[in-house]
Amino acid sequence: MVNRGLMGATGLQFRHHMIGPKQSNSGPVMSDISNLKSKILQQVAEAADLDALEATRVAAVGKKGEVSLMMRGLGKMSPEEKKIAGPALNALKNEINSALAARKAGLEDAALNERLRTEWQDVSAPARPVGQGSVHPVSQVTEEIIAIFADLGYGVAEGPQIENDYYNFDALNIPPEHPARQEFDTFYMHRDEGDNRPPHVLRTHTSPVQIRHMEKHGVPCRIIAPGRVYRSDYDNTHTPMFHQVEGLAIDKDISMANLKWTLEEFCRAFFEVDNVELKFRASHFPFTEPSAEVDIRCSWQGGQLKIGEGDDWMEILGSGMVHPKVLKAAGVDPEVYQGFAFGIGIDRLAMLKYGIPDLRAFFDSDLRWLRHYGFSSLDMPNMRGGI
Ligand code: 2NL
Repeated sequence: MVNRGLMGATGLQFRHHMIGPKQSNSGPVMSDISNLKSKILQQVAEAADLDALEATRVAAVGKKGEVSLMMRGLGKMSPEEKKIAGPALNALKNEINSALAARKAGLEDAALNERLRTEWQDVSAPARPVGQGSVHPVSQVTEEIIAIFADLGYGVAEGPQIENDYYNFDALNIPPEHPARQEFDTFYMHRDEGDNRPPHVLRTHTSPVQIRHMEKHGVPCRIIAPGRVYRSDYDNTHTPMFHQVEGLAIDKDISMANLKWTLEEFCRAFFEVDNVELKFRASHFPFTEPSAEVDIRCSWQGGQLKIGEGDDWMEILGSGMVHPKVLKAAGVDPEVYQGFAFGIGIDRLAMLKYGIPDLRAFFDSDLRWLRHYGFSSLDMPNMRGGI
């Protein structure tokens, strides 16, 4: 029986296609095929996406799909039935495959169109702004100073910002009871109760860096030591952290004359003027003997500072010949070696060179200030006043 064969092969789900068992010849088979065709073609047409279409394909023409199972039923048919049902099933399979292919192409087109609609890029849109930093005037001036002294044969030395009192004071001929210790407004680090060792300090100058350098590398030497220093002082012209560069030149035949020439060359290069005039004024520091504060000739016209001309003098640094006790503390024989040292405030140099009026704004981290007074990172330290 034709329908038994189909029933056996397709199972209960096919009952609704089955025509009564009394009917004979190919009529029922053809109507089953036709029903199946319209059902599957409708499923193909309604498949919402490629996954649904694939499920429809498997259920229809997959190995165990409805059409395949019907084809398997051919074996149980009479030759006459087979003659009609065989080509009809082949035609059905082909029709379904074409419908699947067409629907697949349609769905893929639709998917691509949807991507093109949602994933477009406006290549003419302006680029998003990239945050651009700037070089702080203190960093810029520090680099300028380093470059100028590099040309004079000086290396750069660095050291700790937290020092012990030996390197910050004793080695610099400032013994414990020396009044200068008070003058430095030192920040002392905390010690535990009962720990009576002298406290560490935030370095009040970069001199300890130079002591450490002489101890470690010996002499002769020519170095500068730029960096942060700390003093407990805060007003219009003082911040508790500021920047200093110290310089040190030690050899067997160094004199005040070398100091004077070196500082003049530095000022010429730094302020970019051909004529600088310095005045050495006798002074006193515990770590130098003799000591001199250095003033530079300048003029103030309409709030505009000009270096190298005019009738005013402005103090810019302190200096002197390194005290023999300081050399001795650093392991250097003062009978053989001598040299000069100087100390300059970097922040004030930056204010003078770049016309920045307020010292305290330097460390406010105000972006508007930083953008206004900052330098491009591509700017080389200015060497136009070259030596
Ligand atoms: C200033 C200017 C100065 C020094 C710093 C120094 C360093 C060593 C030895 C001797 Cl290792 N001196 N530095 C010298 C003179 C002046 O700073 O106005 N200081 C209070």
